[in-house]
Amino acid sequence: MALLPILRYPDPRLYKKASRVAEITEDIRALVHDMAETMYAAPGVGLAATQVDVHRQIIVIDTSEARDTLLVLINPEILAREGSQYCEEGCLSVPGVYEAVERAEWIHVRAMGLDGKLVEFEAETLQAVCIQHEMDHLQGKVFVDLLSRLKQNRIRAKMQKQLRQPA
Ligand code: K1U
Ligand code: ZN
Repeated sequence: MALLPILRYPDPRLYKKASRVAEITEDIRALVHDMAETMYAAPGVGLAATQVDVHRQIIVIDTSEARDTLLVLINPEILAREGSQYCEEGCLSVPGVYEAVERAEWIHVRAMGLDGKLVEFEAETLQAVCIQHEMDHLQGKVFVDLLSRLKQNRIRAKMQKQLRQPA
């Protein structure tokens, strides 16, 4: 098991589109375990493979209070969406920035699990927000891109200042 380095906005690698996973191999299983470890350690409620510079359609999510319900979604698809909600979002690739973003309130999701089987389920509230946020990462989109140009410029300046400061 290993903690993986997380790309920081505005790294251009965050803008790459992820490709589908054809089969669950030992490498994919090891990557998922490392992604889960990295998400829990951060701490975060989700992580997309894009954020650890692996451009495959894989996300891990745990929005449970006890932090004991890991959801692994491979090649996720949203089959239906309804309603809208505004939720303060954060992102491990944009540390220290929280902004409200509009998302669907309810989604019907299909994805492959780590056992290679397809699952379909409905999600709402934080879980729905988190799935939409992570699926955007797989498309090469960061939540900052959904904000006004003014906010994007401010966040970019803040991130560049953080990068200049010694760790
Ligand atoms: O994609 C990511 O970088 C993970 C991100 C997911 C997310 C959070 C909130 C709304 C939408 C998507 C995070 O986990 S940011 C950290 C965070 O919100 C959090 C951390 C610990 C406990 C609870 C929340
Ligand atoms: Zn994110």
